[in-house]
Amino acid sequence: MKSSLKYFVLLLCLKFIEGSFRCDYEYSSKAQAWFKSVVVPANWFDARLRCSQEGAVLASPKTPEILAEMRNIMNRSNPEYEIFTGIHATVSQGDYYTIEGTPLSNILVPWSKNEPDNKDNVESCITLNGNGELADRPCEVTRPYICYRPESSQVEVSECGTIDPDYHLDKRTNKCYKFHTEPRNFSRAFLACSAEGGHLAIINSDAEATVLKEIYAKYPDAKLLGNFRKDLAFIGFHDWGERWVYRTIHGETLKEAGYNKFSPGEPTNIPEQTCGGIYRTGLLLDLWCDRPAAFFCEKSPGYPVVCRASP
Ligand SMILES: [Ca+2]
Ligand SMILES: [Ca+2]
Repeated sequence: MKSSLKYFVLLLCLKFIEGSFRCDYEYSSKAQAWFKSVVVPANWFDARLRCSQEGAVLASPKTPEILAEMRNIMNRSNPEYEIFTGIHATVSQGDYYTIEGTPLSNILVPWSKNEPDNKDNVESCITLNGNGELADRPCEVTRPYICYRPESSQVEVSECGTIDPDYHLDKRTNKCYKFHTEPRNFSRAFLACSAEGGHLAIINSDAEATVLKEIYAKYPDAKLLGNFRKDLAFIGFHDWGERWVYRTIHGETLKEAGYNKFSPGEPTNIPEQTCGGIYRTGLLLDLWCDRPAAFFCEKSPGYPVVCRASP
């Protein structure tokens, strides 16, 4: 009995030590979770989305330990701040839940003075202030926020330096790629790649164009669900607001970047088509920034750096 208990404890420790996540998050052993403070204020919807794209959720003070860590972080950056929590009623007004589904009634955090008041009947998102008090606020205002990820030793960091299993390393370019089958507009696609630690793919050689073409071929039209063009996808170039001149999202001309092979008839330079894409053929086109399309992300295997949970 004793030895099996020892074994169990050892196993627990091993599992505990094994946990890892990106180093822009900090591990709290008390809360058994990873936290990241985002100081640039965002509206609630963008805050939720960014945390989600990073593999985390918008933090809510679900437990005293999580609340303590959130207050720690706030007091370190600026105690005057009020931050968005993940507690919201954006689906059905007045029905408040955390992102993970914990009802507000289970959250034992006091309200700030005169709150909640649902002022003008437009307040459906909950903030936390430096004193550890809640308030309801319009979701459209902007606040800093904290992303949260509970510790889990189930996930493994891949050779791409991420817990995201959809990134695959290609030896020809020594870069990792992910094809997003859920369509987004150019701006949201940019955000998704960025939050994953990468960027919209930039083609630097004929070989890299071939790599993307081959990945694309693994996703026939039938695998791309929804009503959108299946024969083209966003990659990382656009006109930066200057007509006829296309540059990568890292500021180079396509020629400087190493690949500028447009499909015959492209770019069409239709006024609204100012964002860059790739056809299944591997050739380039210009397309509508605001119309959702599938897209390619690219990331370096070593970024962002992955850290282990330290007890
Ligand atoms: Ca209020
Ligand atoms: Ca590249």
